[in-house]
Amino acid sequence: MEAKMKGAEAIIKTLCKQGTNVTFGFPGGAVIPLFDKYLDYSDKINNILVRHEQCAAHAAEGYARASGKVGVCIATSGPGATNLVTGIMDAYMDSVPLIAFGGQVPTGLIGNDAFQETDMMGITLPITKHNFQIRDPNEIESIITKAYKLALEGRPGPIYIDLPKDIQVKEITKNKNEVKIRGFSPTVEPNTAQISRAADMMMKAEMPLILAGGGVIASNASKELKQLAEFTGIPVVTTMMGKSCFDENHPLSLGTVGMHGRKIANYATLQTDLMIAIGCRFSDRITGNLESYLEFAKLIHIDIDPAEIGKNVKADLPVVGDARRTLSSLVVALRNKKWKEKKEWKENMTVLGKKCDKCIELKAGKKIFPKEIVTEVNKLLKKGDIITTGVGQHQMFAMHYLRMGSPRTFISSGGAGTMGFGLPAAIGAKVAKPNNNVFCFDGDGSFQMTIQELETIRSHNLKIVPIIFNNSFLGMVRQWLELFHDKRYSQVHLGNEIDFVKIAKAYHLDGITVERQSELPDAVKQSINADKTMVVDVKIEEESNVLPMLPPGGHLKEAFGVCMKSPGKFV
Ligand SMILES: Cc1ncc(C[n+]2csc(CCOP(=O)(O)OP(=O)(O)O)c2C)c(N)n1
Repeated sequence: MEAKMKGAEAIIKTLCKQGTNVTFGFPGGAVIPLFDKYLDYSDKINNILVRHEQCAAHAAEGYARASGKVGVCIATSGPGATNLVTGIMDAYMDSVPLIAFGGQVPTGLIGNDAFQETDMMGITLPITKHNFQIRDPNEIESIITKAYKLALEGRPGPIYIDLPKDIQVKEITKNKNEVKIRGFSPTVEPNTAQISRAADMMMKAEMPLILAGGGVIASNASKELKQLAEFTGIPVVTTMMGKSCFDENHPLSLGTVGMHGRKIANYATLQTDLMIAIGCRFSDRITGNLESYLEFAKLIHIDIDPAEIGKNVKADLPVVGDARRTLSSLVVALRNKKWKEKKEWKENMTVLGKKCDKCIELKAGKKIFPKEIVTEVNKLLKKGDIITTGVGQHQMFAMHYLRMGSPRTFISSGGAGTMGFGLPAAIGAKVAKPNNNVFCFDGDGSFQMTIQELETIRSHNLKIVPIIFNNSFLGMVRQWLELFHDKRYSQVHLGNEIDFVKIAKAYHLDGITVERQSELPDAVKQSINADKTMVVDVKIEEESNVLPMLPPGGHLKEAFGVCMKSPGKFV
């Protein structure tokens, strides 16, 4: 950075140098100098002014997950910065590359409990990959450059940068552009001996199964995963974070596993004698009871983060490395060892997979069931179209029934399960992919948590297709109360007095209410084809449950509900 330039300008210039041309933020006293510079650099960088800082973080997540680039969000000190916290935590749980800037009181006042001072370094320590406080304007370029490297390389994750106000207005005197990060060199290249062992284990197995997680998407390894699956004929299941990394219309795709996963995916997990897990962390929502998970199967666990291997499920073979490189090395090793397809297993699984699809067949009726919305949208999806979701039953219906064809198209809050994620994440995804349709599947509860972002959508002319699964309940909690708490409904009824169409119109957007199944396809099409965002408020069957469901902590074979009558039967 040139001498005499002030800190705020150095920040903007560094962001631009790193390829960022859009940020998501909300101003306040401690970041006035920074936002001031946007006026001078408007041809290079633009800020999307959100209506709540939490949404700046979720929008940056949506942007990062749709584009593969780092998402950047900005808030002022104190409450502005603490409002970012949920989003930072969400990004941490889902390994999303994010840089969050929070304003801070001037360096001379730190520790004085000055107006809007808060210890964001302490607060963000356990929910970031790393955090920095810039105390010298000369370090701006080097710290921000490091932040990009840290956010993206190895296992991605969020970085928090504390920006005292005086740093933004002080002049740069000498540029320290040191970007080496001591002790940070993730292992990307897998060990060849481990790859050879993995290939041997796969050759010996009779019923191998690939479990692909979010790491496959993060490392852009979809092509390599497809190569491995097609070369070996091994069926693929995914976690929710891995959804879309493998074309779900491919005959080898068995869909998502876990608590609300497809029966065939969980069944394959029970049957397999060798699981090859790539870029997943075996959350409890995937495994159920850890004691009985993969009881009789061996596990090859591939991950770039060695801390994940053996954390929840013991691995028989750990492989540390980037998913993309590891998968392509595996294909080479198996080819050299003269791989032979496990025909019977493959055929068995693909046939059962097709049978499992029968669950989707819909019965005509007046009341609208959530899976009907999902299947309707599924029919209308074009390549590259993106779905974001809130959290709850609608999210699980989407995960279960959607068939996503290409990576980075299913964006949902996995590890944190943050209600309110859907709408701001859709904003970020639309900014990243302006030419693709972006649908936001939301519950009436989740939608109300970040509803003010309709104004962000309007003011930036973003065209999104929000579809509210309106059941007048906090549905997922209601389902748990029904199934596990003797139907003692406490604090879950939302009522149906809200007119979401009027709310949309108050934001100068459009809206449409759907009460009958027959109206659904047209309403969704209208919203897709509308010039501006049209909220589709679908009144659904109030007390429908998302099934199958594995009771929390249960054995995979205990999953009950639709299609789960007996373990070997699929219709
Ligand atoms: C911020 C936040 N608060 C509370 C919860 C707990 N929770 C999980 S699902 C859910 C209900 C969601 O209701 P809604 O958005 O209407 O979706 P539905 O389940 O009805 O599809 C609640 C309260 C959460 N995940 N996130």
